[in-house]
Amino acid sequence: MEDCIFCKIVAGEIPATIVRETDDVIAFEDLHPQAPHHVLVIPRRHIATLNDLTAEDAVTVGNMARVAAEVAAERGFAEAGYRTVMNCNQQGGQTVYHIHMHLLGGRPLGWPPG
Ligand code: DGP
Repeated sequence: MEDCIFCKIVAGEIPATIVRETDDVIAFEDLHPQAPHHVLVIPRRHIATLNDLTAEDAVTVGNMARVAAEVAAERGFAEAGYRTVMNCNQQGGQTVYHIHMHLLGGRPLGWPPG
């Protein structure tokens, strides 16, 4: 999608520190990390919000979770624990309208979120 910053990262049109790539998913460092490890996992295909998912996206969303877990394992914080978050729309705190899974780890994470 033309004006989507994450589509531009997928296309290589704006820089990002990519940490993992698969056929349908990429993972890169968050620009404003909220934890010692803060990686975003996104589908290559533009999907604006969780509300826009269809049955066709089920495998890709599963792959997003798998990639997040693999990055956590690679970085050595899988056993200590981590959080994945997908914000949806305004009250959910979504600011970029291309779905993304936040992977946060490397410190104790409070609950409930704000
Ligand atoms: P959310 O608020 O859930 O929509 O999270 C959007 C995240 O995207 C936020 O943590 C900051 C990150 N972000 C925004 N723009 C960029 C960018 O251009 N590059 C990278 N790497 N991250 C970005």
